[in-house]
Amino acid sequence: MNLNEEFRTNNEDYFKEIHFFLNKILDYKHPIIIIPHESTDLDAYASAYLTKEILTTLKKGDFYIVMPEPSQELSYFINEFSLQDFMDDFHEALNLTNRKFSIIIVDIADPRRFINPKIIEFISKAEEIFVIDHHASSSARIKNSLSLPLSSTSEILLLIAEEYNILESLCDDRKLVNAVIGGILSDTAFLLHANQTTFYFLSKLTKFGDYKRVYSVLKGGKKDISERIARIKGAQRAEMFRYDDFIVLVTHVGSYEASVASALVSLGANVGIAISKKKEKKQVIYRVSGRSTGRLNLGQIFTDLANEFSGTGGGHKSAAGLKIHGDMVQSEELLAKKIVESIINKIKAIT
Ligand SMILES: [Mn+2]
Repeated sequence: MNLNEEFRTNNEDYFKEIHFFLNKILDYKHPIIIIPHESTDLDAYASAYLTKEILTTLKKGDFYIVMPEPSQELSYFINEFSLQDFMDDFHEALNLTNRKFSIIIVDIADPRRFINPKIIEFISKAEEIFVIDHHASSSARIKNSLSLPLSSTSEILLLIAEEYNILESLCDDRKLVNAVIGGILSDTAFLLHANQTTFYFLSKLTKFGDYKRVYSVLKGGKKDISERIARIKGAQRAEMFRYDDFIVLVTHVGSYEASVASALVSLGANVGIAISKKKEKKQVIYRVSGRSTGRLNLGQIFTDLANEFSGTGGGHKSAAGLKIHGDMVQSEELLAKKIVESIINKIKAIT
């Protein structure tokens, strides 16, 4: 069996579901609005774009993408690759509200999760709502839903294109291909969560798109010069503390604390701490950002420190923030020392 045949056999059940789902859409006679989730990310954008191109290829009709606010990363990506923002689609879709139409939401399982009033209005007026999504959802399944456990929604649409034999022709659109590669890379955390399906499609897509450029734009192109300098200075000034194989790096910077803390972790620290002394309303405050590889709960440590210094703080296991008034500590050095102590004490207690 060659790769293509093997792939078909492995995905036979999915192809059945795809036919069942798509037939309902292909039979539908009125316009269709395609809506990705709010603060739209790359996978959602690429999925909406693919949905529109697939439907345009397979049937006659009007299809419009209505994109809510894009995420920062997506805005940057759209700019870099001169992709469409689908504003024309949005304006044309506004004329539909007095006519019959249906909606496909992509990369989101539940239409009740939208909060944008315009989109809520579209949803309330739609004849049917269809769902294409890859998230495992505990909420009641929508009846018109194509929900497959792939690593990205883009891959579900690529499966559709593959099944209907239109993948090659879709790949003539280089912008679409780049968006899809970007969607896959970001949803798989740069292929960490990739599987056979992911690689099967990437091997086809990379023939038509700019894989390397997409990768590097997503990986770090979006940082401007001042952020890059902050990260480099942060690393130069960092002080190292070590307990066994556990390393804490602490530094101080003028801004970009979060980015600097992440940079310290990517250098090899288990915990990266960046402190920035700032003036807010004529008062000195310390902003602290922490990142960890997850062996201890940084959010909890920062919550405790916030309580101790009457500040505010908290976060997750691997990312946390802290804000403390200048009057509450004698110096930045003492604050740094206090934070490192809390972290080392915690790691001693759990190892
Ligand atoms: Mn997704």
